[in-house]
Amino acid sequence: MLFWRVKPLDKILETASKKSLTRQLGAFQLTMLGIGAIIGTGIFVLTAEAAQKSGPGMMIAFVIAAVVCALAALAYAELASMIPVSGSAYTYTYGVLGEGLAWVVGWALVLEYAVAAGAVSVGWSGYMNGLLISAGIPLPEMLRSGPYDGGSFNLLAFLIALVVTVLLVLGTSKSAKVNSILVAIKVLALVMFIAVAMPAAQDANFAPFLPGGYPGVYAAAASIFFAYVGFDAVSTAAEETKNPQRNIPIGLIGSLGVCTIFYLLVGYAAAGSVGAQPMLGADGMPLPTGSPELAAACANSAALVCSSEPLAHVLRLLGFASLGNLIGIAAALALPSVILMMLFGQTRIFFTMARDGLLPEKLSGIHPRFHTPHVITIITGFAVSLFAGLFPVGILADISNSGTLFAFALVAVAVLILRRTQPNRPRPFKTPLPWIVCPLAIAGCLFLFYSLSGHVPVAGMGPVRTQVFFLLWAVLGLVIYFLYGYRKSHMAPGNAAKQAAAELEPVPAFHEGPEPGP
Ligand code: ALA
Repeated sequence: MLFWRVKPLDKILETASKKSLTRQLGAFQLTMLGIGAIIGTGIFVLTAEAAQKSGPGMMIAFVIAAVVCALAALAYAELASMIPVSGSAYTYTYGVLGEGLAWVVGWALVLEYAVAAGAVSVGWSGYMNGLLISAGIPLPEMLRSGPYDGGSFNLLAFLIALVVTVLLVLGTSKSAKVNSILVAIKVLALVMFIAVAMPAAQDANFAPFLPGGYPGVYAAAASIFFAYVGFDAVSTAAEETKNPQRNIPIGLIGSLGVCTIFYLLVGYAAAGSVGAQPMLGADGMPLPTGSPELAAACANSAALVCSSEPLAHVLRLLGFASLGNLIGIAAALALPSVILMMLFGQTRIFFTMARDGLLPEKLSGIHPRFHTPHVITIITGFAVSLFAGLFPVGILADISNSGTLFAFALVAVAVLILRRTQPNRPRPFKTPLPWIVCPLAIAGCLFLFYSLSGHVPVAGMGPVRTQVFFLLWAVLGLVIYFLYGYRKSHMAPGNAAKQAAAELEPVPAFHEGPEPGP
């Protein structure tokens, strides 16, 4: 019953902004674009989370997550090159599977983008607090983390999300120049970390290698998946790519490959130099991340798994305090651009949904002076700030992953359906071996979704598994859809005039350029 109101792809392409971008990006630029979008809170912060789940065996988790991402990326790139319009996975689903599922995907993308922005804000706060402590001007302990992490309110996470929101309302967007500087900062910080920590690695620190067994590795892979999200920036640049059939796969696989190698080296150096053993409970198994038990066990512990700034922490433990601070400065400078990218993506998805009539039109209001969708940006930004102030990074990353994995799986389904239903539509990039790659991508996403091991506190229900939270979120979304979007949709009978009017509206300036995410 969800397959109703399929929006014809030709209609989607027709109503998309009629921009014609110069094909100028080559394989190298695409790879850099991908690396810039990928490296963030995942490697800088969630390394501790992955170690708590799997111990030194987290390197296996890095590889599993990378393989699933590579498969999903190949599927994603086909649709991105066929339908290079805003709204990404939401729009593709609208054109292939119909409005009901498109709404669910758009609703899931809120988890991906908005919640990821919150996760990266918490990650940033971990490094910033570390720097303030080193500088001798620490915040009161209660304001350094949220209530599930041993504090009361994560003030800096709250503030950075607000600052980024203001920048977005003022019209700050990605600039290629700033992006390349930030890529250089992030890469140099990781190179320095590896160069300093790797020589201190000792075999003894790798035993036991898998204290949480393989289930721990799978749970770590499901969490560290977050560290690879962002590679899709490459596929969304398909329209601007020279020879996309060749360069898109090089950019995608290249950036994922480079990041995987970096992540493996960082994981090896961190675990080998100071150890990455998890905090164990009375049953001898790793304590769940984000739990009060772990927060209690970590009080006054110098273990890697307890740190909210693990890479800086490792260097400080090794006796290189000023290099640790340098890593902190690099993270503090570079992570806000990842928050900006995620919030920007969220406003774009909401904007597209409002233009389709599925959200109130008022939300797509454009500021007269700054030409930005200020209403939706302010509402989203404030919500993100609040949950960044309250929730631990691991919980937020797991929630974000649940939405992303769902959207990626549906994109792979859409690729297969379109291959059957519209085999002759031009495809600037074709997924290689689609009947093997797409089913594997779907299976990989489902497997990681199943392996998400976090618990989310829900009012009136206590902590629920991330998967249950995702289902609750989807049901809430469907209720809202049937109460509002189903009737108001521009595809609903009698609303054709509104659709025609929306199509005549000019596409605002913030629609320019490649999309930041799926
Ligand atoms: N991959 C991005 C990060 O790790 C989302 O911050």
